[in-house]
Amino acid sequence: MIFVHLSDLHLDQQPLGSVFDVDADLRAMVENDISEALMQIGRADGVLVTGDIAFSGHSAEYDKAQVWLDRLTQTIGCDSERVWTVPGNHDVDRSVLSAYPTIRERHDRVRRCDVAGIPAELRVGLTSDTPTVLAPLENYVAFASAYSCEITPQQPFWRVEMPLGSGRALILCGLTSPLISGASDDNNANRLALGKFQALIPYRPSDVVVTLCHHPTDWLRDYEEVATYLDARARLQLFGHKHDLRMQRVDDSVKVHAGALHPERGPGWDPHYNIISIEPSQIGATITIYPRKWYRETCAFGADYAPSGEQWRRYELPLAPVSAAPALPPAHLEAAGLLPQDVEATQPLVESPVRVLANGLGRLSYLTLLALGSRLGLTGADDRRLRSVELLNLLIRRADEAGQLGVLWDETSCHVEGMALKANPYRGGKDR
Ligand SMILES: [Mn+2]
Repeated sequence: MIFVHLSDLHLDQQPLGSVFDVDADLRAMVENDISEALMQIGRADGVLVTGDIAFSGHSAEYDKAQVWLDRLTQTIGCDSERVWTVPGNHDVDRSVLSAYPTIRERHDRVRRCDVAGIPAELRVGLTSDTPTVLAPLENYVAFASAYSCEITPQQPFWRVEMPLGSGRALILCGLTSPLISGASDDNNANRLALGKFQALIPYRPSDVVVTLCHHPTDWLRDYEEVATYLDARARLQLFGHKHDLRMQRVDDSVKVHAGALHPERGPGWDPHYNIISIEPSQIGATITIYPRKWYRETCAFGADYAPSGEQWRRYELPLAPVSAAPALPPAHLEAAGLLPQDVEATQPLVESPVRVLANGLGRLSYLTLLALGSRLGLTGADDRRLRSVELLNLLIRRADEAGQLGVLWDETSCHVEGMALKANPYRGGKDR
């Protein structure tokens, strides 16, 4: 499978097409470069975004992101919902933090407590506090829901599984690192916290587990527990935030610290993105990273060459053989005390047509969603209090229960151009 990996987009509120949008040319050149590079590499299956989509977490910035990502997915020839995203510190709306001192107090508690107490403090901040620590990320959450990357107080991370070939699966795990992000973040006295519960990624020794996390682990107070799990379980770890491209193999895990697509302008302004190929191999999987960088002389993107002259960095990673019986854990996991029975974390969702439906519904206005719900008899007057993300999920759940996913698909596709071209997967049979 092939993915375009973008990080740190920092989209501002200048509408697309504005003459004052100084990054418009850069984005156009990304589209141009991707088309050329993919002609050699192959057809892309989707886009991975490691955070900082917006600049200040405002909804206008996400509207712009959605329009541009639509254009990008069209350029690479994949469906518009095939985008997987995690939030960064720029996806935090700091005006919400200013308005609610209780959220800032929770941040302080998570920053000061014993490292062992972090999961419990975060749990209270997610499930007991009102508003929760996710409130400053609300605009991001609405954006991410259209790509089935919704995070909730009950599960502030996401996982999805897709077939990779040769009996192996690819498991994408999206981690939320800016749960306590605010004005004073740094990688010293004011580090962030992930919460060990997010790092308990499934033990799947014959599959390729890939994590997406905006902040590198040295920005986390609980980095020791988190990094141990990521190194043991993930074959590929994608990070953003530092704007400085680095790739490194640690045991059987490859860490990519992405360059930024739109870094802040200043000395060392150095836009980057990657194309990543993940393929099954004789011994396990081959991960090939094609870093692409902006050349100031030519005002265009091109390959960021390795010292040895290649346009790529290639890693051959061993995986356990595919078999019906669960494999024994490798010795280094046992030594680290990471046995599979320790993990009762949520299993990844397998990709389904609901993703496409959610992506279509995510493009409708709140009033259109309400009208649709009431016309299909799926919502009542009480549901008018829901946020749009909740309304969207309620529509899908109730349509599923009522065997009306096919009708909901048809109604949604009347409003969404890209969906109208697709066959209704729920038509002519029982709803899946
Ligand atoms: Mn950042």
